[in-house]
Amino acid sequence: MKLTFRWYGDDDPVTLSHIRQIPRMSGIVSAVYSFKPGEIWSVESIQAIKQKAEEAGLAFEVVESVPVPEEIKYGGPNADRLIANYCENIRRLGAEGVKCVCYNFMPVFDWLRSELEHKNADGSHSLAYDEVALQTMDPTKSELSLPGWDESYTKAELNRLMDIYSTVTEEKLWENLSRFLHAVIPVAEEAGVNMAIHPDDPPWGLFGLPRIITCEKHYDRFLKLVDSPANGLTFCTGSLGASRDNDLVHMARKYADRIHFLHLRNILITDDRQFHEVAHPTECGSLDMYGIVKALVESGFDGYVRPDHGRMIWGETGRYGYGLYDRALGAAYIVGLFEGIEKTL
Ligand code: DNO
Repeated sequence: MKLTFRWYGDDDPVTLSHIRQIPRMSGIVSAVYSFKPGEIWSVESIQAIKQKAEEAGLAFEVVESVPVPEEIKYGGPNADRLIANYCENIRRLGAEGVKCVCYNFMPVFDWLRSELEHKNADGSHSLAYDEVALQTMDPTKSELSLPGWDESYTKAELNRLMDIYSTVTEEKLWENLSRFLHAVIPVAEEAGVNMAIHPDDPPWGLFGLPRIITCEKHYDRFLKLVDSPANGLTFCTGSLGASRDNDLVHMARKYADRIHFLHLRNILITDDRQFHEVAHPTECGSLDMYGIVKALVESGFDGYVRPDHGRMIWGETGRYGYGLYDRALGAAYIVGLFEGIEKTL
């Protein structure tokens, strides 16, 4: 496996030299943040990230994310032009040595939580989700505390989008995803890039919006849309694992050859549709981290891995879920898991 770490660019309080000092770290996961979704990233902006990473002794082979513009997802009149721009970004990234692109197909919202500073018994805090609390929130009235996504909206934009999506069914979303993949995957193949769709987080519909990358049945359908290795998955344990119906060890084994990127994090499920994020080890939460990694290693997984969200510990402040300390502890745990499992194969 190739161990990587998400870096949000020059504004990230976590620096490249911090990242470099984490044992066995091989590269960063980043993106160009200065362009809006749908715009073509300049070659210079891609090269600048690569150069900074390489000067710090790190590779830049994974992009998270090239965001898919809403108009592609809801199938607006400019969808084809925007898909063509998306393809051009994939070509440009491939030409600079990027091998894996993570993206998602969630309408309007990326990951969603009801609480950003959930206090844990040990004094740390972390992100939490409670469906009951979420149901009392109305995104169009901007009562929602918006986390640090790659994109954010004004109230007017949000209202417009919610309105448009009121007529987009799950089936329509599948259709639009299929149209997107049929254009992008051949380009990715040629560019030497593996596309890796991120599951919906949490894996169920929210605020009446459809969500489809949620479970085994839908993974099967997704992978068949374009049956190419370049049409692959970001296996995010914390996202998929929020639903008790998802058997992650089974899914890890079943999809290993199409998993290009692994996001490892643990959550503690406290009730139906209620969970909070915990430290990475199996014992700290509800997910069998050991079982998942074992299933992948036994199936020959050799892709990119990153520790996903960490708690805020030791008084650290910063981007929710993306501090240095707990993610670095997570990375060390991941290295140990892989080493232990690989050596006893
Ligand atoms: C959250 C991340 C997601 C992910 C996107 C991929 O922390 O896992 O925001 O980057 O969904 O497009």
